Amino acid sequence: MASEKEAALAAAVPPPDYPTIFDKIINKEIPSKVVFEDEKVLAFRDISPQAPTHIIIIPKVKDGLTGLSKAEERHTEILGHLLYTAKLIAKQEGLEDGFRIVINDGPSGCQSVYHIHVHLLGGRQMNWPPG
Ligand code: IU
Repeated sequence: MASEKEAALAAAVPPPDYPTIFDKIINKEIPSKVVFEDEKVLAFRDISPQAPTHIIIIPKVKDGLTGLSKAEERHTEILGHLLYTAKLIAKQEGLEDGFRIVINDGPSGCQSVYHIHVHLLGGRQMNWPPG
């Protein structure tokens, strides 16, 4: 299996409404371990966890938001909702000592799935600088 970096570099940046694997997860066409869901967002355990807790939080409607670099004024509400959801899930997961939020953007940011998503990582000591 290709590394995350190799996958990110190999992935062509798709057009804004191009479906991704996350559409299939939203539509329950492929299974995922859902930890939180409301009318706007879905959160599920990462298939390749990089920490004891590694959760992906996505908007159910992409609305052109393939990545953070494509954000427009109309996206501010969903962006805030994604972050607030991360905080709720961190509490739900018992990450009282802290956690990390990551949003990869574009090939240099190691993004591999072009449907904006927030990584919530926790359950171990994080390092700085990140890789
Ligand atoms: P990235 O920021 O685009 O690199 O993150 C995509 C994440 O989606 C990555 O951590 C993958 O392990 C994760 N993922 C997943 O949880 N389930 C999948 O079916 C696929 C990717 I494809």
